[in-house]
Parts: sequence; structure tokens; C-alpha cells
Amino acid sequence: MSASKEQKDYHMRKLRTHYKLIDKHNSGYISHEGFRQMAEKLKGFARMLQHEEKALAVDVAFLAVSDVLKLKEGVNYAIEDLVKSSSQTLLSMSKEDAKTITNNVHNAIFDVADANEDGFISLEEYKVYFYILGHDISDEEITQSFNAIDSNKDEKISREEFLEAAFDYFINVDESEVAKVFLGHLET
Ligand SMILES: [Ca+2]
Ligand SMILES: [Ca+2]
Repeated sequence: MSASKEQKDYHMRKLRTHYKLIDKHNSGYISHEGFRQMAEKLKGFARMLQHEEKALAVDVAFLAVSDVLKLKEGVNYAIEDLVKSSSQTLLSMSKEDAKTITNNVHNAIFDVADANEDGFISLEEYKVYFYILGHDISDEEITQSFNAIDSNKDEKISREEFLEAAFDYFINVDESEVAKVFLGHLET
């Protein structure tokens, strides 16, 4: 897949937005441990609901991501370097391989977020998911994200809608409505 300069810049903007949310102290750096902490928060929530198998799935998914992004334990990565390298990595993969990765991670996230296990993420569950992660996103932005992902407008997010939106955010290079709000406003 070959992307134009504009498309690459846009893709990097989305990744930058994601990494800045993980970098809670605005240090400009993310470590392997930074990703781990995100996984630990989701696992803790799954365990609280006694969903042990979901906690294990989160572990597997996050290990796979740090493997793809080639993150090593104990190393701090400057966010800008990580944005460039991970954008190149993701855009050089086949769409099928990229889909496998985003699906693995977001299936695990979906299962954790769907706390009452009815097969959908409600707005309340979606808010709880963001509170668990501790991402600095306003309630209004969470609601905008929810509404954009809910493409059939039935006021709940299905697994298909969630996987679709995640793929659009992390892999597609063209601007879309859902990517503008998926993780709150995009960083410049
Ligand atoms: Ca649910
Ligand atoms: Ca829906």
C-alpha cells in the first residue's frame, strides 16, 4: 500500500493522538511499561468482574502489539520516533495482516468493555472503559466517539462497528468522520 505525503501525515497524527493519551505525564516518551500499564488497567477491571479469561486475552493482545511495534522492556521511546516507526510498520503491512492485529486487540478490548456481556457496548460501558484507562477525554468527546462508531444508530456499539472503527483509525490513511473523534480530538 503506497500512501501520499498527506496521507502519511494524517496517519501519523492519529497515532500521535493515541500515544499522547498513553503518555499521562506529557513527558514526550512512552515505554514498554506505558503500554503494559494500559493493559493492567483493563485486566484489573476484567478481574474485578471475575472475567479472568478476558484478562488473559488482554495480555495476549498487548504482547502482540508491543511485538509488532518492536517495543523492548526498559526502553523509553520518544513519541515522535514511535509515531514515525509505527506508522511505517502499519502502512507497510498487508491490509489483511493489519486487520488481524487491530481485530485481536479490539476484540479483547470489546470483551472487557462489554461488562454486562450482552454483546454490545452501551454509552455507559463506553464511558467506564475510558475512565478505567484514565485517558484525558471529556464526556462530550466520549459521546461523540460513541455516536460516530455506532454507524447504524441503534445507540449501542456492536463488535463489528467497533472493529471497523478501530481499523479505520489505526490503518486507513484517508480522513473519516469516525477517526476525527475515535480517541477524542486529533492532535495537530
Ligand atoms: Ca454491554
Ligand atoms: Ca450500533
